[in-house]
Amino acid sequence: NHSQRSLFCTNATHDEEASAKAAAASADSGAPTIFDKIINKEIPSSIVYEDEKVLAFRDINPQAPVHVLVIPKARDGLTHLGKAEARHGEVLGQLFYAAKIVAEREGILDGFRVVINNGPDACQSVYHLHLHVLGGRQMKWPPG
Ligand code: TR5
Repeated sequence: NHSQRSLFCTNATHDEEASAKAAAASADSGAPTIFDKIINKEIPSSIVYEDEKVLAFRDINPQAPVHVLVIPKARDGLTHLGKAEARHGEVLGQLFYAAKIVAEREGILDGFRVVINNGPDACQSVYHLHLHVLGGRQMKWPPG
């Protein structure tokens, strides 16, 4: 399954693939991710939107003219959507509303896509829940 995945999750560099595999192996370990450093501003990022609960910043490896990640500042067990519980309802709503604000600020309200990759079979590489907001070009369907 791992070798198949490295064929399918293609837009990753070798380094990213290696770290994705390591991340997948410890997906639910609760280990900190690179996003903690972005939240704490230990690593610079291009912030598009921020409030008390949510941070939105540009993806370092954009797959569209607009590619922004929307994350909860407190992961609170949400390594991926598959870990969601009823108590996460409020922050999940805040993430989706922030995605709309991002789309508005980026001028892509006429057509944008929100993607959540969940788990190894969906090519998730960072185990801190994040919404991808993609737009600025004609999107295709199915996404693959
Ligand atoms: O593959 P999934 O769905 O888990 O998405 C993770 C996303 O995080 C990918 O689209 C990466 O390009 C993105 N990413 C990874 C890093 C990073 C980032 N976006 C902004 N800044 C980043 N830094 C500083 N470091 C990363 N490793």
